[in-house]
Amino acid sequence: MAKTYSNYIDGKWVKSESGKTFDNINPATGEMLCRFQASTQKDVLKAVTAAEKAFAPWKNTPAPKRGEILYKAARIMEERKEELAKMLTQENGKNMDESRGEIQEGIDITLYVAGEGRRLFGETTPSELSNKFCMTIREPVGIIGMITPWNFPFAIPAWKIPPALVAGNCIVFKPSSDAPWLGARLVEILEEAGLPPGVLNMVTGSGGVVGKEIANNPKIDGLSFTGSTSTGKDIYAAGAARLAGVGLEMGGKNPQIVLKDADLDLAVDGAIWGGFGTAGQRCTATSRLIIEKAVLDKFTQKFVQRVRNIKVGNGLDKGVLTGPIINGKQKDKILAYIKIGKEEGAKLLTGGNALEEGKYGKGNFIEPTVFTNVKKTMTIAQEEIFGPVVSIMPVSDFEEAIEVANSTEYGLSASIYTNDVTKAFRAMRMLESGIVYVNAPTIGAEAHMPFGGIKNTGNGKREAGSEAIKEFTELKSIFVDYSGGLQRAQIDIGKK
Ligand code: UN1
Repeated sequence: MAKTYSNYIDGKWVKSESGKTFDNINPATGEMLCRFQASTQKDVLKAVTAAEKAFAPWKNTPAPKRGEILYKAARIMEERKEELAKMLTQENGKNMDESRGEIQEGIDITLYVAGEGRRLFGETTPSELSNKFCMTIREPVGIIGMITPWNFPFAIPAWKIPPALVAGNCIVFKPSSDAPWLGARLVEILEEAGLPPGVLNMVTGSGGVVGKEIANNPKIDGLSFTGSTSTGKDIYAAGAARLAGVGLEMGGKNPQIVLKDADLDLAVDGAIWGGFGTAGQRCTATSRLIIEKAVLDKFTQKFVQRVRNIKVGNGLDKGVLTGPIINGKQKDKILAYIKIGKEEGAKLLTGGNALEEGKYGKGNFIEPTVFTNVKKTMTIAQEEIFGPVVSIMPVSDFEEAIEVANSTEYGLSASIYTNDVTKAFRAMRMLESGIVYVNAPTIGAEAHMPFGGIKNTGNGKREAGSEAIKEFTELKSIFVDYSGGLQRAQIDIGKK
């Protein structure tokens, strides 16, 4: 029988007071995998109370000790990598290679920030006064509310939870209702690794009820969200009302530029992986291929031929690149974009249909789809589709390529394929995005590098890498005067 997961509050697995649950569905087969609590506002309040109670002892736990729990959690993840990857493919649909990669991404960030337990560096500086000492220390923000999406149900919670924990925060976590399983497994692992009760709490349920309470609860001191730009703006506004710090990772419309001198086979490999891996359901997915006209025909021919041979199906099956779309609503949304693309005059080169026959019947599948002659003002060149749909946009030269690449409201990831070192370096500076790849696809960020975007993709924050800790800490500036007398800053300078 399918398992029913409870909420995790104050170190206990407890049912929602609603008495209701919702199903976690495999998007490739329609099969019900397990059930989760359809929680209420009251459940969130209980989680907040637990977090409040746990905060002082956790904050006062030496940071290296907090880090040790994370090292242990990473070891458990390693032991369970294959089992977790399979569950991930079942609940999200991505293929097994990608699922293994995603679990590895969770392990990488956990190991990376576990080491912060012995760093969490501050600064020391000379004072302008004699016999006075200045330093900064990092302190936890308090209680952090985290709301995460379904497309990376393990790695994105792992980008947020371990860094917040090592810094001494307590957490109220809501995983996506479309893929809550791996989030719950992450919580179990952290519990097993020795996290004290109340430090991490998980409440599952809808964005409208659970997410809304997390965003608005005055006792939640910081918010961290990954998802759509429209929801992100609401969360930002909710946080602003009480001056809570908010970290947002939102949409993308990521371009891959291919210049005429590029290695075209390499560029095609990158475009296939960036555009159709995870069925295009990454915020970093390649959705625009900006191709210099001199190589347009050659590139297009090679690319379309490869796209036609992409194996679509259940991510558990060997050789599948493109898995299912997460749910029926997303599938309809993607199909609507394909229709708009045709209506606005883009030329459909391959794909464009839902796959519904035979083995595809019970899941949500769409053919890998390629449009060409896409103009920068078209809807499919502007809005995030979040599906296996890629637009080819021909350009005359490097300057136009950059201009087209920058012509959307988003700025997450951008890539350029060229062997011209001058143009590569110019592009690194000119591309309006938080992440730039040279001769590599727009997907595949690494845990020890800051991740995030500009324009409508983000709000100036970065996750992972050297920035991972910043979102979850406050700096405290400390002055110690050991002169034995009153020394007035800016005034008694130079006196003994
Ligand atoms: C996302 O799509 O929300 O760089 C995150 C990448 C992955 C993370 C993507 N490491 O594609």
